[in-house]
Amino acid sequence: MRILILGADGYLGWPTTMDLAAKGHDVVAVDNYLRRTIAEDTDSEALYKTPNLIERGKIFEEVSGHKVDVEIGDLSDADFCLGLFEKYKPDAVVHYAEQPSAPYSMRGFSEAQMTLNNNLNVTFNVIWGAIQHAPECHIIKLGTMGEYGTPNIDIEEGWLEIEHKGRKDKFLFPRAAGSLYHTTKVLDTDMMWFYVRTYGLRMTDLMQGPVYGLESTEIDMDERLRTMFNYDDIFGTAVNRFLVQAVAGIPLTVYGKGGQTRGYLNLKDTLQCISLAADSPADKGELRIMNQFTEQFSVNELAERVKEAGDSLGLNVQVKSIPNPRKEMEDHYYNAAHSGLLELGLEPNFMTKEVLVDMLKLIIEHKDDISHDRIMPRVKWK
Ligand code: USQ
Repeated sequence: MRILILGADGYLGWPTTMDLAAKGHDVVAVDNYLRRTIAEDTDSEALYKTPNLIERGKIFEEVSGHKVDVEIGDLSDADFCLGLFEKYKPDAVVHYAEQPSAPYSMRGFSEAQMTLNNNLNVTFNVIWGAIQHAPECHIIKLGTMGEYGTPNIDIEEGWLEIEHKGRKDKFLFPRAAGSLYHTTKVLDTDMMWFYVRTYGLRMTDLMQGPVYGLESTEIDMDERLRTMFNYDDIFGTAVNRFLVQAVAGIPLTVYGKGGQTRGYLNLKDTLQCISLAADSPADKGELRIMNQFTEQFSVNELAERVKEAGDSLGLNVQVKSIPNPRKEMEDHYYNAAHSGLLELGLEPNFMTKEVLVDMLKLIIEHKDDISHDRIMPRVKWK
């Protein structure tokens, strides 16, 4: 297939680009370095430097023999985005091209406005690119488990059948996001559903939980192919942050009571999920929604697991609750369905002690590069 990867320079975008190219797809990698720019502006740079997308493409070709076309540009610019669809007429699109940080979206007016404009405009342009130039194209969009929030009922995969006053119908599962970033994904889903049912497009919306990990088959081929790894309060996700804190000798920053429960997955499983979704496209006129995670943990459970792995390496890991900078439930019911991707063939890589120990060993190599100023939360939900 010819596949456009939008947001190909990011934590997930770059490993996905390599994975799909290695599987023999004709891959076009697109990015405007938004994440690198924000990271620089907010002193939230990754643990180690990574080459830019053009350089990465060349290194990957040299190492693996697989060619990746690279396009640098802003997908929220309609001319650029629609032009790509016209030029490449893709069979599939993987859409990661959004401002992905919840804390950044809550930092102030301009950050919120940029997140809203960027995320919705990119999704809108991608939809119109498909309508105008590639109507059969399968759009695979990264949503988030955070769209659902933490309801006091089981979370289904995207849809809910409701019986009301003796009649039944199926609706998008109720959503109640906890940040403006997560809310843009709710709005994306609504917009996608409108265009799917009106224009007969084919789309998959993947509700992904927080991802952890540093490794994939292609990353492991050459140090220069590593993906960017953030541990700061803006871009770092919980597990990656805790592992870096364990190495730096900083008590793990559990926000509030630590009962916040989410569905987590290994970076390797993100790659499997995208590839499985691409191999079995949604039908025309179908918005297929799948919950993309493999295991549920509370923040306290995560901290315990990281402590156990760290202590086995002699790190003497401490855990300390700090005031929660976010507005979220800290003690709640959480039970989310996630069978769709397993049925497509996902074979989970679970968060074993060995997995965490391997990550810690890689992080220890960069211990001296850890900036302690980036650990404590600098953004509060007001
Ligand atoms: N948390 C802590 N301590 C920390 C960092 C986080 O207790 O030092 C807690 C948070 O309060 C939250 C949970 O851990 O309850 C997860 O936080 P996170 O920062 O790992 O994840 P989040 O901000 O929700 O966002 C991340 C990605 C986002 C993706 C989302 C999936 O940045 O792009 O959409 O995970 S989900 O969380 O399921 O919505």
